[in-house]
Amino acid sequence: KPKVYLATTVPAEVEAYIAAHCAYGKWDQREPIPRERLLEEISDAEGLLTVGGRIDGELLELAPRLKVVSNVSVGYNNMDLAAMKKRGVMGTNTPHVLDETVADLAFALILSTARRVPELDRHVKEGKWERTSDERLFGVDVHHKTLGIIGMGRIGEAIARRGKLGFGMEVLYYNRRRKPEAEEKLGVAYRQLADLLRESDFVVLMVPLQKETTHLMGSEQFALMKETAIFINTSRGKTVDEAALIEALREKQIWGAGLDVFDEEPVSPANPLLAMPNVVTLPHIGSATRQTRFAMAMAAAKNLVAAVQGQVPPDLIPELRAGVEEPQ
Ligand code: 8YV
Repeated sequence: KPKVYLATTVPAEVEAYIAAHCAYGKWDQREPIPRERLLEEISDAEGLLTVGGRIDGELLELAPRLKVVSNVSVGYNNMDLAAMKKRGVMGTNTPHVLDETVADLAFALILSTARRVPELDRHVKEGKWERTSDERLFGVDVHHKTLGIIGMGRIGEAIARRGKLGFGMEVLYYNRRRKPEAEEKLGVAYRQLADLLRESDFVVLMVPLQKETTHLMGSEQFALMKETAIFINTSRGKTVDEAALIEALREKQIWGAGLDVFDEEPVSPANPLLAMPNVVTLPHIGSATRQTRFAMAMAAAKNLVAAVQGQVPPDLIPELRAGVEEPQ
């Protein structure tokens, strides 16, 4: 059996699936595996299953037999794809299985930021609730407002459906490539980024982290937003210039923010965002439901097994398929 290494814990049924096809080593602690330990453990592995571990030239040099790195995530910014391609190492991710769960979380952030749910929950629990008709408890409406989605991928489309069908919102989108099929199917309208930022009441950032999207939202972009607008980030922290976001909130250039991701994770308790009542913060839980994480782990396991057996996983996305040798 081909030897693989599991750098994260997986459900028992997923481990059993892997065991049926591969010999394997595993890191079975809850905290992430220390890098030096990983570099030792993977020296003879043909496959590596990971949740966002950094895959670079150093690691690849120390794993000469590696054929595949299988992410338990849809994001693959942890992978140096050029270095992997040079060594014939395939990268795989887990698209589709988490789209609806992450879109649900994006709306959890939209609603909880707009109606101040965490802040007012604390207000009640701290015994500060005096009367109901108190404008100090007011939030902002979500229904029938304008939702601007930056990144109209699979998750962006799921968010658009929720806005259109669930809340009667006008939905705008910006995407590197215009998507007439999404406009036709979902009734969303394309805008250049600056226009989307000017027109939207809610701006949701849902792009993959790449060179072109690093700090996609910065001072210039936040300054274009309405002062009554809310910014939501369910992508990666580094798609935002976090200092610019803090400044925009301090200067009241925007009304609030809902964040599931941060420049550094776990986020530092000293981060000024955590002290702002109009900022809702979550610990990168976009896909964090038992059902979805099981589906992700099983999808990653199937990708791992297929690749070490010399096959290309059927749902490998185009961005990761580029340059992958199809079996003869
Ligand atoms: C993480 C995610 O994988 O799928 C992604 O790209 O960001 C999440 O599902 C998960 O939160 C572990 O970090």
